[in-house]
Amino acid sequence: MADDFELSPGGANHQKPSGDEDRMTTAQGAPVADDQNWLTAGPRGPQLLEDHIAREKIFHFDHERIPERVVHARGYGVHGHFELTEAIPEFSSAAIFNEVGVKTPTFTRFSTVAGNKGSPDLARDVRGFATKFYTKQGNWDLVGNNIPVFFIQDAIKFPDLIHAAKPAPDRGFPQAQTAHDNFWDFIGLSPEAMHMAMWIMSDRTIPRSFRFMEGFGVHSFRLVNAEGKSHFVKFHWKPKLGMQSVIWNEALKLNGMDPDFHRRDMWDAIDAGDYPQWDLGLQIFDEEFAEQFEFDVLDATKIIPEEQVPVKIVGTLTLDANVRNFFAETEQVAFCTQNIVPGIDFSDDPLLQGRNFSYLDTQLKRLGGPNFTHIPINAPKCPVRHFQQDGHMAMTNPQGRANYEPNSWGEGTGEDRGPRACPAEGFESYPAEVAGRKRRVRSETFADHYSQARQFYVSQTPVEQTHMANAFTFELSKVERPDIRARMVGHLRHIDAGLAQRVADGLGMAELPDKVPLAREPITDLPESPALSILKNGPGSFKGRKLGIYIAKGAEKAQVEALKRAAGNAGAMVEIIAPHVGGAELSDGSRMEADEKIDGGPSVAYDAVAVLMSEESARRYNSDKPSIDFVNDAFAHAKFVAYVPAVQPLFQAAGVWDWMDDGFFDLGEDGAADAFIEACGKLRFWDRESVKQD
Ligand code: HDE
Repeated sequence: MADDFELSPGGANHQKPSGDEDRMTTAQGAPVADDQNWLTAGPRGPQLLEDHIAREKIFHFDHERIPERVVHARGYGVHGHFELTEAIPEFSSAAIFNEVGVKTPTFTRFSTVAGNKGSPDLARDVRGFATKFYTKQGNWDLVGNNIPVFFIQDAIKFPDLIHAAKPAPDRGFPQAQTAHDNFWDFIGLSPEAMHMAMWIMSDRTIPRSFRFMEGFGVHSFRLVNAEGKSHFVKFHWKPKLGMQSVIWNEALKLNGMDPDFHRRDMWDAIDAGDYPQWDLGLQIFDEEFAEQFEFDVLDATKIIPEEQVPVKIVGTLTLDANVRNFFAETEQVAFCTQNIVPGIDFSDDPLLQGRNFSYLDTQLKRLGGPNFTHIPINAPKCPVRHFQQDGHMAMTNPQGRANYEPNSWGEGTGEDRGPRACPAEGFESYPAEVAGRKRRVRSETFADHYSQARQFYVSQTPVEQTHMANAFTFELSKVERPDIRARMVGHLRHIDAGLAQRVADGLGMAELPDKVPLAREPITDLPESPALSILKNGPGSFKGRKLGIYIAKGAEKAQVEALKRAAGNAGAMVEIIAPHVGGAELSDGSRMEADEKIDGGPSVAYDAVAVLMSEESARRYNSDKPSIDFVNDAFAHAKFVAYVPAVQPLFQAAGVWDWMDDGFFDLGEDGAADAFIEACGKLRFWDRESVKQD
């Protein structure tokens, strides 16, 4: 804030207690003598409304909630900073893109879209990836998703999309899922959604962690340099830890086991000092490229393949601090796509333009007034000076007489004349030519809805393609109306015949439904884009992942320690699971404490598991359902498993002993712990999945 603005002493009543300042007061600052008993007339008499202390407490409590976001209600915010590694003055005059090494503070909020605030983290859904950069030139908000395209091309369709995805208005369910009639009805009637439909049915919508997802600004924006020259740009976030998703069956189980799986994962990683990082990448292109590109760069249902326009890495985002107060920071943060700074500008993408209207409007509703920029999480960290004043909850208020301009206060008058516009460094819109008839019409250049949907599908590995076919089958099986199912398969036939057939078979259709009429013949030979696959872009290391070691009485201490060491060397976390949270007695008689009791630490919570116990224990737990599920699920979810031969009775009960493959590591063998952790860098033993499918 500028020095000229007097900061109110707001928040004084929330100071941390120190010395005798720990005495409780009302919100008005009056000391409280008793916070446990309402004022009554006699010990058993009626309560008195006169009790201003109790009334204030209850009044405040009654107003604790603010409206949740209409979309992206469930989210998790983290502080961090962005550091530029390569200046790009030739493309943008923005300070954030020109000062190498300067750390710009940031706040990032990850979210799901459809579910309400209390919905589970592992819903199959798009993830929001919104970052507020507190730059020297004001706040820049990059309000993106973990998927580079969107469902619709024009913002006017957004309320319908969201209504269709959210619980049906009569019954109020289903919550946080798209596996229902209304959603697939809307999608099936909106051919423009087909590319996005492929992405949401891929493993991108069930990420293992926010830390292992990409992020995208989605729209084409502009970068404008000091000479006023403009280039288009698409923004990308590339996770340093590589990408990783879970399997659908795991997602279902994780939602029951730990609905906070993603937020807990982020909190724990940051708490442990394992700060996640993303590179910021730019796909920069000019009008000439836009002219010759097969699709319209203003159409948010299209990507520009990285193989066609490479992603130029210019800096790194590091998330290094958890919030101190969830409500104050994560809940009150107000992202606005229209928050841009000089050197960045909008394109005419009709979805972006609609968003630029919507976000400001939504903040007014959620935060209750126009002064939401005074809330610390939203306040810029650079000087702010303007003549806006008053309104609900005004916290930073100008002083003096001048609250308008032009004015003739200032020098010699003893009054501050206030701020003035600064043409030299102020924001100027890129002077794009604008012409055309005022009409409600969709551009012809937006008419191809299937070509990139196909390109996405053919760029996936066979394992990923199978997951997609299964996801379509799962979701459409929840659709009650056969005609809605059939329409979707009719769309898939334009995308890939094999996929359409697999889904039709999965749905038990006697014959393939008719193709949906086409607006434009799709291009069927777009080249594969390996960048679109998660499995082709894995981390190749176990860093940042979690190993679960299930121990019971008789486990060999040296083997547990060897595993812990190997995992630690790889930068992975380890949790010990045991039949009791108090831990287990090891073979040398010592005791090892557990982080989780077996039914609170199922194998779905880990990226790889080990099972270590004596044969006697393995016999004891071979009828224990959580122990059996631990082993059986690890196998079914294609995880790498380390074991000792003594676990045979348990593994047999889990039905995996006779099926152990190269994804299993016998810790009795020399160097097995290291070999196991190295293999874990592949994250999953996918051969097991394909074997099962054959
Ligand atoms: Fe949003 N979106 N959106 N959206 N969106 C909101 O703003 C909207 C769209 C995205 O963590 C709302 O503060 C319209 C695309 C994220 O706080 C609201 C349209 C993309 C977040 C809104 C879109 C997004 C939001 C609800 C169609 C990816 C959460 C509360 C044109 C590029 C930000 C709020 C956070 C939130 C409107 C489409 C991403 C209602 C009208 C495309 C990450 O203003």
